[in-house]
Amino acid sequence: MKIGIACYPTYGGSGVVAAELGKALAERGHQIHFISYAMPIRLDGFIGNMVYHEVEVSSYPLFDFPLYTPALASKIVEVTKFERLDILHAHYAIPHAISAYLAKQILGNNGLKIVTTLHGTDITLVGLEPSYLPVMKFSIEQSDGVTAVSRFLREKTLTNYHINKDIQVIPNFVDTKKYQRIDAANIRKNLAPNGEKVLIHVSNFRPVKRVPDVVRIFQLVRQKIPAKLVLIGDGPDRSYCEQLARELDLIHDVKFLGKQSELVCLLSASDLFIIPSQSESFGLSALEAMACEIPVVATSVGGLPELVLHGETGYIAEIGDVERMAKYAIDLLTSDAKYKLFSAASRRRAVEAFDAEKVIDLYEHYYEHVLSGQPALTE
Ligand code: GMT
Repeated sequence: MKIGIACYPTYGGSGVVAAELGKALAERGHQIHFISYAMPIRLDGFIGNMVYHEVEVSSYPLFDFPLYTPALASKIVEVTKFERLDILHAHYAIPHAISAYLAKQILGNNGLKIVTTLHGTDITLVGLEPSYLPVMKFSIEQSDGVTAVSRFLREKTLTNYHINKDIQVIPNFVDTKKYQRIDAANIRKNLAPNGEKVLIHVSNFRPVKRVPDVVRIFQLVRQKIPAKLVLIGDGPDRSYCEQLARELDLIHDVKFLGKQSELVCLLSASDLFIIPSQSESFGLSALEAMACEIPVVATSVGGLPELVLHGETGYIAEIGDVERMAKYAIDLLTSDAKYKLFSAASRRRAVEAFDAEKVIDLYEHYYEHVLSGQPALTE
């Protein structure tokens, strides 16, 4: 198949999923064309049948705001014409799905099918704003196929937008051959020189991630056991978190590493992943940690309970219940036997339910269904 992928290139789950999906599809022999305003992260390495097309957004004194939506539509038109795309896969609905719809209208009846994957705040937050809602609803309804990364997100879409449409749940995935625990003794020695336990969190530090809760959880954990905290990523709340770590006199035990491209070695040097989000449609970073044998302490929101099995691969608590999450963390980190069971179960769940090979199969089958005009697959 010839597949165009429109996505955000930035540090965030939807761009990661789009890039990993495109690479895997290219390795299976499909022609893949990424379309974005910058090179998507994780699009490393050369694969012959995978190319990247950059969207140029020109400025003009009249344009107070960059006009990305029409520029993206024009690039989709160009790539579809020259490369004869079968499918345009829009990752994160705003604005990719409406740009794809516009391109399809411009192209006329050339057979291009649009598949839109809903990722999270496109549905739960941004898309609900009055300035976007009608366009969101329309672009989802007009897509030839729609997938959501969790059952939670599918239900939210159907109820929030009053949409009567088949939405296929295709969960996020992890390459469990690449994401597996490796010997990271040197990194561990650097992070925790005196054998401390290592807690880790990876995110884009947006308020919805509640990263200050990670720092507060760590404060309670460190009162009971020797521990270090590693924070990976960057975003609006990072400065506040650094300030909080100083105020709580934790700064010597908390490492802010910023954005990192090599996560496996850092995850392999850690013991527990904390994800105390206010809203999380899936939680890809938690899945990557689980593949590296790390249990997860999470909140009971969105798709997280579909990923983290309470009492088996980690624990789940209410949003903001820092004390309970700290209690769970201490419980796991102080019981070797229980920790080993949770750690093995985390890896097993990642391999059995979310391995890339299986989920890429689901996408391939879904594309075939959309191209054949058949109704959606069922779960
Ligand atoms: O929706 C967002 O906040 C952005 C998006 C992203 O690009 O990081 O994250 C969402 O998509 C990820 C990949 O499918 C999911 O793993 C995240 O749970 C989801 N984020 C939220 O729902 C907050």
